[in-house]
This record gives sequence, structure tokens and C-alpha cells, in this order.
Amino acid sequence: MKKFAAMNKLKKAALLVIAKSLDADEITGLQQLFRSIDVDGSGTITVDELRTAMRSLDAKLNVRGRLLEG
Ligand SMILES: [Ca+2]
Repeated sequence: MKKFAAMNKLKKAALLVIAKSLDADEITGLQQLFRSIDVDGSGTITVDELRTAMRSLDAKLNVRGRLLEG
């Protein structure tokens, strides 16, 4: 439990460092990306939500790739 709390502190510190190095537009972009993946709006991304998002991205990239080829 102590380890878990220490990990959370480390995670928060790391996220803070990352957040401070981003400008407002980048943060807004990340928030939009997160919300688009978090389909049920639970505030967390499940493996299924991530899988669905990656399949959708893969499909979009395939379409774009085919358009560029043809
Ligand atoms: Ca979710």
C-alpha cells in the first residue's frame, strides 16, 4: 500500500512535469484525444476503449494510405 502511494506521487510528479512543458493548445488537444477515446466518459480508458480507438485509427490510416497510393 505504501509502494502504491509512492507510485501515485511519482505518477503525479511526472504528469506535472509533462503538463508544465506543454502549451495550452497541446493540453487542449490531449484532453480532446482522451475524451474521444474515453467513450463512456468514465474518466479512465479501459483496454477495450483503447483497442477500439486504435482499430479506428488503423482503419483511418489505411484509408488515407490507399488514397495516397491511388
Ligand atoms: Ca472509459
